[in-house]
Formats: sequence, C-alpha cells, structure tokens
Amino acid sequence: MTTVEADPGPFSFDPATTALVIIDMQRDFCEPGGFGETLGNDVAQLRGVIPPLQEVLATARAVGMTIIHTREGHEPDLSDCPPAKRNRGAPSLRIGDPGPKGRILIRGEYGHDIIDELAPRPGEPVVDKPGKGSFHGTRFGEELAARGITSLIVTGVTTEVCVHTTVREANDRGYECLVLSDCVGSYFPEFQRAGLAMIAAQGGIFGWVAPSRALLAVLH
Ligand code: C5J
Repeated sequence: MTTVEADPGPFSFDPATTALVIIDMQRDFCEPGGFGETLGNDVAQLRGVIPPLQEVLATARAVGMTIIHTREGHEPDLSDCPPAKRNRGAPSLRIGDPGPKGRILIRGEYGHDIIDELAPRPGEPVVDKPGKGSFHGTRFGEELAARGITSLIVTGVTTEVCVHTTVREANDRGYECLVLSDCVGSYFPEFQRAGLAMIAAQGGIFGWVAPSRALLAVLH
C-alpha cells in the first residue's frame, strides 16, 4: 500500500487498484469560446490546474496506473440533453448552438474534446457523460469494475460541479476518493475553497484532499 499525507488523515491506496480520473478537461470549459464562457465565466480561472495535472498524469503513466478521462457533452440531436439543462440560465449560446469551437458541448465537435495539454493516449478510456456525474448514463462504473479499481484519485473541472458530483456518486458506490486540491479547478474561488472543505469535513464525509506534491512524493 502507498500512503499520502492528506486531509483529514492519511490516504492509503494500492496503485494497482487505483485510477487517476481526469474530469472534463475540455476546450469547452477551459478555453475561450466554449460552454464555460457562454455561461459568463472567466475560463482563465481554470488554467492553473493544467501544469500540476500534467505532472500527475505523466507520473501516473510512468508507474502504470489506470487513467480514465471523462467528457461532458451530448449527442448531436440533443436526445440525451434534458430541456431543463439546455434552457437553464441565460447563456449567450445554448448547448447545441454553433460557437467558435463548433456546436457547444456536442460530441465530435472541436470544443467538446480534451485540451491538447492533457490529450488521452491510446488505451486510456474516455467516458462521455451527459450529466455532471461520471456514473450517470455512462459505462464508467463498468470500466472501473473491469479493471478491479477500488480507489479513485480525482482531478479536473469544475470542483463544485462535475468533480463533486462524481465524488459523491463514487462515495455512495463504495470507492475511496482522493481529490488533488491543485488539480481541480473552479470559476469561483469561494466554491473551490468550500468544495474541497466539504469533501474532507466530518472525518472525510466524501473522501480525502491533498495537494499533488503529496501524491508525487510517494508515487514512483
Ligand atoms: C459544469 C463541469 N460546470 N464539468 N461542468 O457545467 O463541471
């Protein structure tokens, strides 16, 4: 077992049964002209996640850990996008509308894909999800089960939305989750702080939180 210094206490895991999960590091969230920006967000807020996450990804690859990427998005005919999701808020462009990076949050479009800095390698599953959580409406659970995964190291965006929903879904399914504080990002600094605090509160109600350097110190 490998142990990481974390909040609220040490997180022990076996790299052979642990997956690095990289949530929704898509152009639509991290670059101008995508879904995140149409909702009025400053996408620059998420860019700080990229360098530490690149280092974690390189290390996880080097030690042979399971790596799973997710992408939030919808079928071109929007059959998997509930009207409640499409119509909510007052975005300048709605899901499915044509934008500078292709149709907003639609599978197969340039903006929907993962940023070049964190591009998946062949053999690394990419799970397309219609919702915020990685388990809802996907084969994520089956991908984990097929590889004997029992623990997740969770990264990506955004902390209080897709990261949180995934960690909560995973927690209810019995997975042990470590969230890397500098490898998850939010458009809202106050949500970043509160989102991380909520995970580790009450003795780790949803899991553990640690900076990436604590993981890198023990993962060789
Ligand atoms: C959002 C996500 N924020 N990936 N999606 O709508 O967190």
